[in-house]
Amino acid sequence: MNPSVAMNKLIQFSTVLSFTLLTACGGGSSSNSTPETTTPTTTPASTAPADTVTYELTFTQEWTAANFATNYPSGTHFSPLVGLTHNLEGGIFKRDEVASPGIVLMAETGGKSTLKNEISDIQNAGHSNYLIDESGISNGSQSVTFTFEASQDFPLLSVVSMIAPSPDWFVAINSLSLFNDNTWVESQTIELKVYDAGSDSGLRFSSGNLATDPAEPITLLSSERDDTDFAEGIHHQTGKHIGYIEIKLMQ
Ligand SMILES: [Ca+2]
Repeated sequence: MNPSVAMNKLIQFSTVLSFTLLTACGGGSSSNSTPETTTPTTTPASTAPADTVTYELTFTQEWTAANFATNYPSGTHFSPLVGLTHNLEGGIFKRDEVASPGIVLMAETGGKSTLKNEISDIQNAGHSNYLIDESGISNGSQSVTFTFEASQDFPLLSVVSMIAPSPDWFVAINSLSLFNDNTWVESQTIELKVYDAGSDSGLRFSSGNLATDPAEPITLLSSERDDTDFAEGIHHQTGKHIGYIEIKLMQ
């Protein structure tokens, strides 16, 4: 008997043996088995999802003249990231709805005081217990890294950052679920799209202030081809994104 045939025989035998043992122990799926109703007194830590976890987040920008040539402005930067982990009731903005004063201030100036007050209200209402309030990408750097916490009660991630210069444009992760099928997401990369907050009618990155009155709903940024390269928040032709966020579950 050659080695591979011998191995196949061994596997077949092992499979039969495993099934026999399972059935003998009542672990099979036959209709005669009694459902297990007792709660295990000990659960291996490796199989129970933690209630609270820590993630490392890295925000990397790819807003370059090479990637987005049309009207690429000088002095491009992103404002410090603000956000939270929250439940279904705790989001900070919705597409196709008018932006809150906190989102407007962030999108137009990078100021985070009003948005932080709104997040505080969300937390007081019981919809979040973790505020993300971090520094931005520093001059000469392409990325910034920090950690945040999520819990099974507040498993959704939202973060925003103004892109500058711009009238009222920002990037965001909006209510990303980190806990699915009773399991924490191990790692994920999220390409960022550019949103228009609907509060300023400027058409180009360096347009002067021009308040939109009444305010319009939040949309993904689309523009005339002479104004920017964006359609639905990404490069209209190449599909390139202005940046991305990587999250990684810490052990
Ligand atoms: Ca606008």
